[in-house]
Parts: sequence; structure tokens; C-alpha cells
Amino acid sequence: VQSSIPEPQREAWTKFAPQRFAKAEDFQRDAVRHVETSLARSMYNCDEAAMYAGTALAFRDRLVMDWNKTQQAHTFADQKRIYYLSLEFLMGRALDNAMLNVQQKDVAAEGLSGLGFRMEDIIEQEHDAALGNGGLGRLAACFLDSLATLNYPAWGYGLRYRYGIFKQEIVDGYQVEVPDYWLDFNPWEFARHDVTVDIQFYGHVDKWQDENGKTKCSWEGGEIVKAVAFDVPVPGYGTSTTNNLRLWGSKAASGEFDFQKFNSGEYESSVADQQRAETISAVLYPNDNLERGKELRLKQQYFWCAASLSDIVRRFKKTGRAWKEFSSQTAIQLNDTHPTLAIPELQRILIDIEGLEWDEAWSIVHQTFAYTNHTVLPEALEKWSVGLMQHLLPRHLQIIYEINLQFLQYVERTFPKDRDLLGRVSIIEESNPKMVRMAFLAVIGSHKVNGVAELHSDLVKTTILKDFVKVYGPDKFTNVTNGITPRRWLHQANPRLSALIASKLGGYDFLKDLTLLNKIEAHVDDAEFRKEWQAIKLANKERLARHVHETTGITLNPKALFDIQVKRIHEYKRQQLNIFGCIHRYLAIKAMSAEEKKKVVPRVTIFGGKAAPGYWMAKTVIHLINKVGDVINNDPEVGDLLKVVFIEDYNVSKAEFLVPASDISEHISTAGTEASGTSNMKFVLNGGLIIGTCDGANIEITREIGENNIFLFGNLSEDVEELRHNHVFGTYQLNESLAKVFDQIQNGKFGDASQFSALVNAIVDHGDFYLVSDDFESYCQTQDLIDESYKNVDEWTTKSITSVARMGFFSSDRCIDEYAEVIWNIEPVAPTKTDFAVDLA
Ligand code: 9GP
Repeated sequence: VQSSIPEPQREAWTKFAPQRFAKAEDFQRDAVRHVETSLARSMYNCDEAAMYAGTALAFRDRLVMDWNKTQQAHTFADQKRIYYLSLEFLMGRALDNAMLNVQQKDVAAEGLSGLGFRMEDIIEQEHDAALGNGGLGRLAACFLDSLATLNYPAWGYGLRYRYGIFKQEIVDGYQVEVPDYWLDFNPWEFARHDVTVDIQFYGHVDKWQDENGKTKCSWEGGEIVKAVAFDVPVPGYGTSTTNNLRLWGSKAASGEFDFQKFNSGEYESSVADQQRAETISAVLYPNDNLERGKELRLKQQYFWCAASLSDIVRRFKKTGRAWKEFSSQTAIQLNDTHPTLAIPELQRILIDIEGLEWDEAWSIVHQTFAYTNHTVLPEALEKWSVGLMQHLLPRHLQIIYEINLQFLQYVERTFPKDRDLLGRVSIIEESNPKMVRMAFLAVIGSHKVNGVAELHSDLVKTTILKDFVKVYGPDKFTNVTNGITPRRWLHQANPRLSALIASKLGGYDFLKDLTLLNKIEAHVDDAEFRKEWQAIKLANKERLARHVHETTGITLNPKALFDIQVKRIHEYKRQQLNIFGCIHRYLAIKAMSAEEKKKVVPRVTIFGGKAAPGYWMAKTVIHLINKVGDVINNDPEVGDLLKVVFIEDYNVSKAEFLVPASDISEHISTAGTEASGTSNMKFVLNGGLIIGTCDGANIEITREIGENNIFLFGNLSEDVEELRHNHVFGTYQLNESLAKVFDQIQNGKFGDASQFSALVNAIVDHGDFYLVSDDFESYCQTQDLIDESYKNVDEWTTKSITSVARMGFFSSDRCIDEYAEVIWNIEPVAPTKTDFAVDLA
């Protein structure tokens, strides 16, 4: 195609295509042009929002050049691609990331300043793309960054929710949910009105014999909804590779609205179809680690899986290859069980539409898919009732039954003496109503299954999928410990620390190979380096203190020990343990003499995180935190010795300034419950130490950075079951210090005690499932140890530097290389040379 374009045309094209900004003026020209022409604004009414738009569009123009070329190069290379199917992509803001990844932020900052704007203010104008709940969605976003940076031919597929995760407001200490209108202005997406797929729901299955007497099935009738593609460019760091994230939006298949109804005066019902169809991609379910079998959620899942597969299959068919090559050209990763319907959908396409035999199709399906498990919590494992599936997806249910039948026949042949095994591994749970177990379908339809940290992957094999290890053997199961992108979580969030590291390592290569960080350990005794290290932490704490003051009126002492726990609010994550610990500390301070108080290390405890709107206990925890804060922060006897702050509406962009400001962060889940955790990695990478349980990736962090550099406490996962059993059947003794904390709550010290009774009763009367009481003593003792350690500034700084130096393993680049080699079997494609991106590799 390229050589068929005549030279003069090609020359003109190249001459006028957007170029890299050689100087600040080039950026200004484009930004001003966009403000004037794309926004129809002028110098006199260009506010920060307008200048953000001008800046974003100026950068977008250039990103698109690399994006187009990358797509052409990947088509031309015709190599195996990876498709990452995730119902959540928690991307956060795009502008800062784009400027840094193409290494033009300094030019833009200079240009903006010349136009009378500050870079920080412009960046602040952008809405977060909050299409996710927590760790799972943010992991998908980090993976996209790494895939592009490492030049892998990869696409993300997700849903374009009109409303992302709700905005959280705190009113009188309670969480209130407000809609997130993030699409009001979003320059980062391209609507592809020409890329649409018709998606079918409901209907029935017709069965007939073809001319050769073979039984054929087809799915008929029902309702059609249109999927429209919206594409988002994902630029790699220091490479021209810019991959695509394709998000599907839903529309009525029959056009805008029913003209006949409109003409006969039925104005409202004329748009009803449209509204019903658009509902599918309207909202993100705001549940983290919790599934409820709602029909709309199943519709979302099928809509997105079917649209994505149709797109993938169409792209494959354009290559003209035979079907048997599909799985050597295509890898599809299922991010959790949410996209599991893609398995029966591909089988359906191959047998019902493309006419393949069942066995040939199944072998393609099985070789194509791999599944990542992100939780062993029973309440998070997806199940759909057979009745709902029959109603919504009748053909898929038939296919699932056939997959199950063949699988169970295999199990029966292999383990003829183990009758119970059949019931335990069946995709269909024989409950009332019968349920389809999606994790089992994902395992059976995939060639590899992975967990996300070593302990978690072991637990997967010994608990929820134990019987499948027996059936398939251990090789099908593997571990890929999670990681984070150092571009966003160090370079973007903490530019001064990144610059300090670069000054010692002779450049920013560590952002592409994080293991190079180990070289800063050689500078651990360098006095100047240590001074700057400490100054950076203090500056980050001052910035956070300013934010807290502006938003809550609370004044923080930046020299205090900043202790941060930010993540979704969940009983298993145990924010309740932290707030009970704060009350315990408060009581201790209140009992101190003036002399004793002088020895106390002042502490600021910061919480942040959303509760699922229907999760009452989590909302109670938020309420308690705010009420405890009100009392402590206004107690003159306590003063600066303790402050308790709740940061409203925790999201990716808030994480970017919270993470660099911590001295200690809390990762204190009941052992065996947190699959991995990824914020633990972010905090340590920014020089904060952590207090944590032996859970998820904390264990591997300890192995990498050394036991002396982490504060571990609490019971181990192997003891959890027995402790729980003892709570119910043995003699249960509430921890004494915790009992005193509860006395204060019940006496109304923090307001109406009845508001918090469920929280207290869960521990006192209902078996303390999360072992708060069992771990309380060791938690408080460890907090005391932290205070002691913090007093020794030198020792603390050494721990901080050493830990950062040893965090190389936790880059998401390492994860992606592991997935590429062990699971996907894909190779990078050499990036194209473009005028815009600087190719470091
Ligand atoms: O709860 C896990 C969290 O520990 C992990 O870091 C994250 C990414 O792997 O996934 C979370 N799981 C879910 O959100 C639901 O399975």
C-alpha cells in the first residue's frame, strides 16, 4: 500500500503531518490554534479549562500520528497479538502521562508559562477516566502502559461507561454518592461510528439437519443492540508504539428514535428503545470484590465480549489464514471471570457461523484463552442462575452444557472411583436455583490460569480450584505477581524523586528497566543524596497538608509521621482495625502526663476510599472514621500529637499526590484475603515504609527489600481457619485494649453509639470473621515500634532508600514480559521511526 502512493503526494503528506514540538513556540502555536478554532474561544475568554483543552488537543494530534503508524506496522508485521479483555480500566488522567511518555512535558510547561498558565493548574482540569473500582482496574491500566512501552502488539477491550465510578462526597461523616459526568469533555477518545457490531439478546435456538444429516443450531429472534467502538490511544514511554484501547458504547440498533411514534405524538416512547439500549453501557457496577447476579451486569458482559470477539475474528479473517492458525495469531487474556462468556461465544462463532466441527473449534478456543484469577473471596466469585442465562443467552447456555458434559465425561473416565468429584467440578452448581460457575468455565476453557501473587496462586491451587489441579495436573496453573508502571507511579507522581534517582544513575533508563534502581543502594551513605531524599519527602507531605487544609480546614504538621491507608473500604482490608488503633492511641495520649507527651511521635493518620453504595458495614466504617476524626482533631489535649483525616473521593489522581507523601502506609488485610494489593508497591517505590500482614504481595515485597525494612504483624494465613473455628466453638476472649476502645464507642464518645453497633457486634458477637481482635495486640505493638524507628531519622532514611533500591521486581514491565513468555507466546514488534516519539530502545 505504501509504495503505491506517488512521490509528490507522499512528500506533501510528510511535510504537513504534525511534527514533534522542537521548541515551546511550536507547542504554543498548536495550543492557541485549538483554543481558537476547535473551541471557538479567544485570548479574552481562555480560562484554565480551555487551555487544558488546547493543550490536550495539541498533544493528541501528535499521539494520533504514532498511533496510526503503530497500527499499520502491527498489521504489516502480521504477528500474534494479545487482546486484554477487562471490564475495568482505571486510567486516571491522560494528559500528564501523554506529555511524559513522549518526553515533551518541559516544552509544554515552558509554552504554557509563556501563555500565562501554570502546568499544575492545567493538569488539574482533567477529569479522571475512572472506569474501574480499584486494584483490578488499575492493574489493567498499568498493563496497557507496559504493553505499549515494551512494543507488544496489544489491544485492550472494555466498556465505555457513560458514568464511571461515582464521586464520593462526605456529608456529616456519611458517604454520599454523586454521578461522575466524566464524558462532558473527553479529547482522548475517537468515536468510530463506522465500527459497529450488532449484538443479540434473548430469542430462541433453532435446530435442523443440514444436507449431510448433520445437526445444526442457530440463534434466532430476540433483540438487537448496536455496539459502537470508541478508541483511546495508549502511548508507550520512550517509544513510538501507541496501542489501542477499544471501548464499546451501546446504541439502539434501529437508529435514533421511532419516527412513526414521534409523528403520532408519542414523544416519550419514541426514544424509549434508544434509552433502553444505552443503559447497557451507562454505568460501571461500583462493587469491588463483590458480585451480585444482576441481569444488566450479565448483559454488559455479553455485549462487550460479543463485540470484542466479533472485532477480533474480523481482523483475523482479513489475513486470509486458516482457522487452525487462529490461536497462533491470537491470545486473549480474561481479566477475572467477567469476560468468561467470550469462551462460549467464540465456540458459537466457530461452530454455528463458521461451520467448524465441535472438537476443532474447542481446541482453538482452549488454546486462545487464558484466565487471571484475582480473588479467593467466595462473595466475589461470579455465578449466574441457569434461568437467567437461558432467558438472555439461550444458545450460550446450550454450549456451556455441552462443554460441561464433555468435561465431566473426561473426569469420569480419568477418575472412575471418585463420584463426588463430578459434582465438585461441574460448571453447573446443583443448587436451587441452579447456577453457572463462571470461574470453572474460565478454567476449563483456558490453557493457563494464573494468580496474582505467590501466596494467592498457592491458595487458588489449594482451595477454590483444588479439584482442577487434580484433574489437569499442576502445570496449567501458574503465578504472575502483579506490578505497577514506574512511569505513572514514580516519574509522574514524584518527579523530584525520579530526577534525584536519575542524577545518580546517569539518566532515566531505570524507567524502562526498574531493576537498575538497585544501583542507588551504593549512594545510601551519600550525605547530600540523603538530604535531598528527606527534603523531597517533606515537600510531598507539605503539598498533601496544603490539600487537606484547603479541603477540610484541618491543619497538619508536615513533620509528623504520615500514616496512610487508601484503598476500597472493605471488611477484609480492615480499615476498622486502623481506626480502632487510632482510638487506642488517642486514649493512651489522654492518659499521659505532660512529660510523657513530649516523647510522643506526632502522627497523622489518613484514610481514603469508596464503599460500594449497598455495602452497609463499609459505610459504617467511613462514618466512624469521620466521627473519630471530629473528636480527636478538636481535642486541645491532643493537639498535633494525633490527627485523623478522611480524604474525600479517593481516585487515581488523588493517589498520585497521596502515595509520595507517606512515611508509613497500611496493608493490613486478614492473612489470605488480599490476592496481591498493588498500592503497597506504589508506596514503597516512593520511599514510604509499610505496616502489613503476611498477605498478598506483602510477602514478596518483604523478600525483595528485606525483613528489616518492613513492619509485619498478625496471624498467618495457615492459622486463620483454626482461629475462626475457635471463635465460634471455643472460648473467645476479646482483646483487652480493644474492649476499652469499644467501651468508648458504646459510651457515645464518637456520637450515637447505635450507629456503630453492627461494626462492634461483628467482632464481639458474630465470630470476628476478619480476626480484628486476634491481631489487635500485635498491630498496636508494631505501631509503637514504628514510632521508635521513626525517631531515628538516619535509620529511617536508610530503610527508605534501601527499599526503593530493591523494588525493581515490581514493575508491570516484568509482569508483561512474564505473561508474554509463559502464557501468550508473543513477541514485540519493532517500533516505527516517527518524527514525534523519541525512541530510547
Ligand atoms: O483484591 C484483588 C487485589 O488484591 C489485587 O491486587 C487486584 C489486582 O490483581 O485484584 C483485586 N481483585 C478484585 O478486584 C476482584 O477479583
